[in-house]
Amino acid sequence: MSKKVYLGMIGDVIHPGLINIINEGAKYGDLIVGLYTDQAIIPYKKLPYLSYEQRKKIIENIKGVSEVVAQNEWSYTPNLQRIKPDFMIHGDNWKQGADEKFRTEAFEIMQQWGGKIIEIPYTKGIDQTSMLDDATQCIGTTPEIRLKSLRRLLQTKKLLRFMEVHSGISGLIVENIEIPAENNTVARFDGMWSSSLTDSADKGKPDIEAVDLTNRMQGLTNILECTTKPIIFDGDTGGIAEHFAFTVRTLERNGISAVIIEDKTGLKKNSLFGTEVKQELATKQDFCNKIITGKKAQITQDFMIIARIEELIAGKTIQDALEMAFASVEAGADGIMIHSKEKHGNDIKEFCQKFRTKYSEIPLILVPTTYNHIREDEFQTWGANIIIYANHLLRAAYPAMVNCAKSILKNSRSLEADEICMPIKNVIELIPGAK
Ligand code: SPV
Ligand code: MG
Repeated sequence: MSKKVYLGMIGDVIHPGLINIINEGAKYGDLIVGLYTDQAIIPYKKLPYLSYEQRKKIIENIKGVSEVVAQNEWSYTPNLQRIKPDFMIHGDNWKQGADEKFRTEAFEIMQQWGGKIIEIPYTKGIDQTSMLDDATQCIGTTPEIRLKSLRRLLQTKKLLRFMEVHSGISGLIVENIEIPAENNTVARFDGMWSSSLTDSADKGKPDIEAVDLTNRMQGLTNILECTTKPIIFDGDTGGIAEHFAFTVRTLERNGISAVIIEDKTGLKKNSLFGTEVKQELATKQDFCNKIITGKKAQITQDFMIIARIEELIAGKTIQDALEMAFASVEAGADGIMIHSKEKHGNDIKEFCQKFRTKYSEIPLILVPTTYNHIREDEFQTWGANIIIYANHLLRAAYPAMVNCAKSILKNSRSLEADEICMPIKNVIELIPGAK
């Protein structure tokens, strides 16, 4: 019987180093590729450019590969224990850094049945991570890939973290910022929220649907051009149903993954005014009709229409909110966003728990602007799927700009403002390709 050889890989960008390791591995026996699923990858790296199925199709057609199996975790242990290969092959780059722990683990496991690990010198200049990132940056993305990525992420991760964007530069921050997190994982934002509040404020307008779709799309185009992550569009009330159908098509055509429309009517005012202003709720019938019209208008299977329930904002009960949410789901809504301006978050918790007794799978979206003492892992226990930080980048930028402007007025020069400004050298080099 021929020997079994195990090789784990992401297989998103195929490069000579990968072919080299496949060729080497195949010399020892039947090469089984453990292909990382999206779920295995996402705690450590960005979602691959290609889906698991697409990557599988490519890898199983490479000469020397006998079989492709799913590797559902970053650790090799479950697959090694199941397959008990005679050999495992890996580039020697795992001797340092975050992967070192997985290397030690693999050596211990393979020893249990006398399996051997072959480490081959990693092909210089071809580091999978940087290759992948560079390639994604220069390929960018396509509207189709970006649109689908929200559903892919929802299937992959228990809780997604979205951040507000209002310009190309804020988009770049959400696209690229990441920090080391526990267990060698990486914390990053999963996608972007195109907020009506910050989009309007950025244009010097109130958040009353005065900035029309054409104008908002112009801003979004700048963001689409320099990012790849999924975008959820704040569609306000969605306007009248007949117009909403066109909005859906425009967003879909541009690769936006989802639109959220709220169950309000008349002159829309920002929800965080609560009952200080008139918050007129739509009837169930009108709101559901808008959802149905939107769902009929969309071309792809993947675009999502999410119903935003404003009953708590308008001073109604949790029961009222639940009834509207249930009706929206029955009308075809792909998700529910529940909003509140209470600081304690108890109303949201109760809503989520009650909603989950009826619908266990429909994505639940929260916007914890006021109940911001609660952490993401607690929201997850309530059954939430997406957390939106709805306005924070603009709110962070505004006081910084005001302080700078005041400092220049006070000192009749800009020397003192330098302290709170990014060095000029950094700003001219901030955007790749500036030189
Ligand atoms: C927005 O960001 O525009 C929102 C969320 O709709 S909120 O401002 O809380 O209403
Ligand atoms: Mg809004």
